[in-house]
Amino acid sequence: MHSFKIRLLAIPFAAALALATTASAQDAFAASDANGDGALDSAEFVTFINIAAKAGRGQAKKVAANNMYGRAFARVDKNQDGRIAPGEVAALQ
Ligand SMILES: [Ca+2]
Ligand SMILES: [Ca+2]
Repeated sequence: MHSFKIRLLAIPFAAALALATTASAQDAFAASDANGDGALDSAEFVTFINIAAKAGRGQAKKVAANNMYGRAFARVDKNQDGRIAPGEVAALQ
């Protein structure tokens, strides 16, 4: 019984792991948008980069390895409104 309960709780984590290896930018975006407002703030953007890096995206790997999240955020946030919209991450490979 206990293990069954733990398994159920583990599903979101397993889904996140699956995302880490197969994520499209859209999937990673949705997974990173913790408050569900359809945009990424700086903290959510860190999650996005980490997912993208684990998925093998070279640019994201570089950002994560060099802890350049802030600089990457500024560069990706083209309209400089402090939020990353879905269209803005399209440039990030
Ligand atoms: Ca958000
Ligand atoms: Ca923006």
